[in-house]
Amino acid sequence: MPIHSKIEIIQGDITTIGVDAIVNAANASLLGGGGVDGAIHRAGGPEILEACRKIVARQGPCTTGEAVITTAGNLPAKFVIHTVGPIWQGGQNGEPELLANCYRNALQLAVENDCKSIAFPNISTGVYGYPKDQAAAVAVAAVQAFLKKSTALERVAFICFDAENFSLMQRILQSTN
Ligand code: AR6
Repeated sequence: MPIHSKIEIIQGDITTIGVDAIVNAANASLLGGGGVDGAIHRAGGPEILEACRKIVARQGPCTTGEAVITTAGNLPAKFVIHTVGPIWQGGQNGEPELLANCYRNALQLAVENDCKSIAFPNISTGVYGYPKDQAAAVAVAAVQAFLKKSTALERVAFICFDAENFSLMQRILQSTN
C-alpha cells in the first residue's frame, strides 16, 4: 500500500478513535495534566493512571521524546502510548529532533506491540507552545520516514482537535504527496 494512503487527517477528539493505539501528549511525570492528557485520563479511567504510576516507579520520569505504553482502560483503543513532547523554547534547543523522536518512538512501540493502527494528537502544540505549522511539518516528515522503512503499520491517523491544526496538517500532507 502506498504510504500516502496509510495516513489520514481527522478533526475530532482522540479519545473516541477506535485504533490499536492512541498517543498521549503527556509530561515527564506521567501523572496526567490538561489538554489531551486530561481528556485521555478522564475518558479512559483510573487504570491508565495506575499503569503510568508503575512505569514511573520502575524507571523514573519520562525524558523528552521518549514513549511508554499502557492499557487504554475504558477507551475504544487497545493501548495508550504516552510520549513527552518538547516545550517550545524558540527552536534552537533541539525542539524539532525531540518532537520527531516522539513520533518515531511511539510508532516503534506500536509496532513492537503488534499494532496495525495508531492515532496521534498534535503533540506539543497546546500548552507546550510549539508553533503549529512547524510541528505539523515535523510530524508528517517523521511519520512518512517511518512508514518508508517499516511496513507493519496499516493506518496512521492525525486527530486534530482544532481547526487550525486540521487545515495545516492537510496542507502539509498534500504538499508531500
Ligand atoms: N483530542 C485530540 N487532541 C486534543 C484533545 C483531544 N481530546 N484535547 C486537546 N487536544 P496539549 P502539549 C490537542 O496542551 O502542548 C498537558 O497538561 C490540542 O488542541 O494537550 O504537548 C500535559 O500533561 C493541541 O493541539 O499538549 C503536559 O503537561 C494538542 O492536543 C502538557 O499539557 C496538544 O496540546 C503537554 O503539552
